[in-house]
Amino acid sequence: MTAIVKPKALENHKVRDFRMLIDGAWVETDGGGTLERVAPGHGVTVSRYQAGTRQDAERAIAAARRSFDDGFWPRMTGAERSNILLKAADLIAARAEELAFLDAIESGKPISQAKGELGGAVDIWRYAAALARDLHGESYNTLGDGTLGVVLREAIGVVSIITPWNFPFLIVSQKLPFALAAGCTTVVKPSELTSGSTLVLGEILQEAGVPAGVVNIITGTGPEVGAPMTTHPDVDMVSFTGSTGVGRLTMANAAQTLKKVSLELGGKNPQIVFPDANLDDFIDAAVFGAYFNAGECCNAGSRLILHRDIADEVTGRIAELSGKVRVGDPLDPTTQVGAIITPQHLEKIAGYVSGAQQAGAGVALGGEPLDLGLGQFMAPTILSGVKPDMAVAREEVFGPVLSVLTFETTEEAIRIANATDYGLSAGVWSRDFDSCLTIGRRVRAGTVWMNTFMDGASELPFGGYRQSGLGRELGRHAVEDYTETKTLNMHIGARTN
Ligand code: TXE
Repeated sequence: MTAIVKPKALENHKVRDFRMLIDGAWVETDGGGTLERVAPGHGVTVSRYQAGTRQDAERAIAAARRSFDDGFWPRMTGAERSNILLKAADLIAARAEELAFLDAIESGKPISQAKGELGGAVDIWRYAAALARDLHGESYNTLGDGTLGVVLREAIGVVSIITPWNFPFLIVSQKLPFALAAGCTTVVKPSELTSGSTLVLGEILQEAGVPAGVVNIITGTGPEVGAPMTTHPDVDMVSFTGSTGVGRLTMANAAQTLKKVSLELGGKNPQIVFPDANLDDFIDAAVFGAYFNAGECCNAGSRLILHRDIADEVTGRIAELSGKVRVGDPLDPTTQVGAIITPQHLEKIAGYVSGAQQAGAGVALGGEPLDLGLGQFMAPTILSGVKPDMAVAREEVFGPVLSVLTFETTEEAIRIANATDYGLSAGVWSRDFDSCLTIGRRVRAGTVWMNTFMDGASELPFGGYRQSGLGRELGRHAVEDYTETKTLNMHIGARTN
């Protein structure tokens, strides 16, 4: 093994050795292996997780199945489950520094941003707690004198939750509290690159009073432990966030036993800008939208579609502001853009940039990896003269790379905006009500921001059209996603037919 010289920011950090949570016990894998996580922003090992196996996944699924079938958790009152979720929210808030630190070192995101995500996650846990008391169906007394119809919402059963590396704590928080609020039991698999904060969440949920077997957390690679979570007949639903390719595979796997799936996948999100927009506001939002989380964000505003009359001026101003963005050590509180998740991913991002140049795009800023003497980093990059058919305009780069396209008519802007396989989110900037609403209605995306970008709230549904996914997270219907509908058709008095 190579000798490890710790950067100053990590001097007091001891490599954390994590176990897995199965049926209320912290266990090692029965396969015996471990996975080392090298911090992308520091180049040293910071965490060690169990390299789980298919057998571990089966043990975890069996525990979730037993704890669902014994009925204790699904039959608790909504108020009881709500109180446990509220306690969990308080404990997450109390350990927010530790959780944010883990997310920052394991994913390379800036610490200030990681802390912000923890604040958002606490709010989501509280929101889900409120919904746990408000899960209800319908009743019909209009079916004739002898009939009463009652429609119930019942927990769907065992849910597999599979999450990616870009927002480790936030994404598990968009799924798990809603599944628990509905009365489901779960097997959770965080990304093998960023499992730490999800495992700490397991400790928190135990302390909050979640019974053994209701939340099981296993670690390991997708093909080894993730795949059985999508095929096993004892699993009733799979909730997945990650790449569109693995999303497709998950749906095909789940189809073998007709499990319900919820998929949050990629995005190639356009921002359409009209000449009458408040350009100062837009330029700030464009820079934030492109480089937030180093562009490793399904919601990244990676395509600007600028009206031809303002394209040169706006591109110049965005390049100027982008040049001032502070890229560096994720643990420095002033850092705005952190590290890239792995060296392989950095290569992929750089490949998109050189491919775009070969296809005729210009580089208005950046374009190269940055050598900061730490881990792996990419310079904020702006590509001009991008055409709608170039790979960089259609595919998810998942890095700090902004593509600039232009339009003349509103119809053309809409056509370009819809010219990808994705449909997660979009933005429109104009002071004209008609322009905003026309774009808002005609762009095929799950969220359309008007004169803002990337704002979110626990109350607002989030998810994509087309190959950006299936189903919606957050919002008041999020709990219902984890339920089945049951009809009770009741007869009153003597049957006449
Ligand atoms: O995603 P994967 P990766 C996109 C983004 C990125 C690309 C690859 O473009 O560059 O995906 O990222 C688990 N059965 N997004 O490789 O592989 C895996 O272990 C079951 C968009 O990290 O999809 C992890 O827990 N599970 C996205 C999770 O799936 C499997 C966020 C996601 O990993 C599996 C992340 C299998 N066969 C990446 N293979 C977004 N929407 O924000 C892997 N996994």
